[in-house]
Amino acid sequence: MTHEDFEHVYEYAKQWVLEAGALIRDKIDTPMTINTKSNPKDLVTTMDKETERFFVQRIKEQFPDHLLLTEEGYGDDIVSMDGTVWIIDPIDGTMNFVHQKSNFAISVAIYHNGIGQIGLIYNVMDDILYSARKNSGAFKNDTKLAKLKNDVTLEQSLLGLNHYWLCANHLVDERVMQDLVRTVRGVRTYGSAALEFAYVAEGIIDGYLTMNLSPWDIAAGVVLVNEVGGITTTITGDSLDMLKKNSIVACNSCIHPKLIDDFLKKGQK
Ligand code: 2AM
Ligand code: CA
Repeated sequence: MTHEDFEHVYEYAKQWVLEAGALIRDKIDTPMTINTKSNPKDLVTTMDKETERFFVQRIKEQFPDHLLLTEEGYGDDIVSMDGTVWIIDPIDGTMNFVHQKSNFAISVAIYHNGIGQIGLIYNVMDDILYSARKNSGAFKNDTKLAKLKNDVTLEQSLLGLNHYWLCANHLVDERVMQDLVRTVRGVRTYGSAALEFAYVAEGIIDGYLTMNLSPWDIAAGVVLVNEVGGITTTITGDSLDMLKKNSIVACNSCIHPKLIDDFLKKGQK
């Protein structure tokens, strides 16, 4: 695909994300069915499914040779990242969607032969679109985001973090996580991985750390964070694999080495 091809795809993707968001806003107060998936805390609503179908129908019609890797199962059975693959979470932060009717996002990424080309994260209720195209920078609505800081210490950092370190088979020793929380300036939990990536890209948190995320939670965020000079790896500093679940560290380049070497690697079980 050429640069022009990606621009063409980007325009459609952006338009569909904004349209899907408007539909969600229109229906936010209508009663909807809430079901659970893998466990009682893993929620899915009719709106998650409807929104995913909205994208699948349009993409299949407009770009029949593109593939889809999606959360709610209306996409393709993806076993390789060859070709053009859309990675979509129709609602990231479903628990926020259900409980708060805010603080959730539509996350859409487009990868070509395994390389992230386009990332869109739409904070639906606040009508804020984070977008990035490879080598063209990242934006918050129409404002270009600055490159991330490279002079901040871990002690001066605000980290996006959640309690999933307790759930994910104790990947990291709890005492090491407690030590990390004491070391940094502060921690925040927003409840939408996509938005937390966007906040890292915006520079309003210095890093985001979580244990067990699916490709659709992170794919668009990775494109955004890369475009502002940030780093995205697993908690052992390895590359992310869009075909499986990953632990995640997304942060500016200055705190990455210490975060990985002095804390997360030391805490490996
Ligand atoms: P979802 O809303 O699309 O399910 C919440 O901290 C973030 O983690 C959300 O992006 C959420 O995605 C994702 N998430 C949901 N359940 C999770 C779990 N059991 N472990 C790790 N992350 C989870
Ligand atoms: Ca979701």
